[in-house]
Amino acid sequence: MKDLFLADTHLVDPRDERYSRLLTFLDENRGQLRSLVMLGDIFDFWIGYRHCVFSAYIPLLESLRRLSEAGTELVFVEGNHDFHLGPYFRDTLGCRILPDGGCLERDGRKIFIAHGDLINPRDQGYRLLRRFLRHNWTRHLMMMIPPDSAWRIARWASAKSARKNGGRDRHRLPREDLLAFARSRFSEGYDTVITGHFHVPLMHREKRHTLIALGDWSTKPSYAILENGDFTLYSC
Ligand SMILES: [Mn+2]
Repeated sequence: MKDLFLADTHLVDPRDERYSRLLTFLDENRGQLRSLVMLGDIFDFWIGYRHCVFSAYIPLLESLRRLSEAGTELVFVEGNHDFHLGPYFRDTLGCRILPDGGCLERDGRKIFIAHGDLINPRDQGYRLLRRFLRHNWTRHLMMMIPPDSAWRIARWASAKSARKNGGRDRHRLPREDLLAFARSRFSEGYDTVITGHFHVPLMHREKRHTLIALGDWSTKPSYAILENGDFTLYSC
């Protein structure tokens, strides 16, 4: 049995090739996964209403339900695009939700999983915004926005940010910050650290410790597998 680690698929539209590629990949692995660990930004936009989900995500949610029925444990670390995962993930899918990341124990390994948006301790502005967006009061306010309007606002914001970047590849791996973050977890007794968020795959081993940054799911789908006590990072 394997554990599969995925991040930053940024799904929006089931007609996109990367969306259908992910569904095919998950279906091919059904019955072989001990757990599926989603490390955030799986959805380009998600907020968890109590009684409805965005229709664009139904194909993935159904795929997750089939995995869960086949015995796969679902784990979700919230990203900066998908948080307040809500009742659907918790109750319907039986998913273990780690809003800020945390500990996963597998095959005698102590693994720290995180989305990766909190690795820079100097980024106080982002931390403040993050705390505000995740506050319970903010969640209650968000739930008052009709889902169709929330979806339209999110699509508008996403298009605006894509225009601002002018189609340039803005993904960069802050290697030193990431290493410092990982070493600090290693000193707490973790032997592996896995993050997403940077869209650039990296595997770094030092002594008996392993750091993995997952890539994304755009041109080269990236994921990590833990099997027989060892990690492999794929980017193909
Ligand atoms: Mn992110």
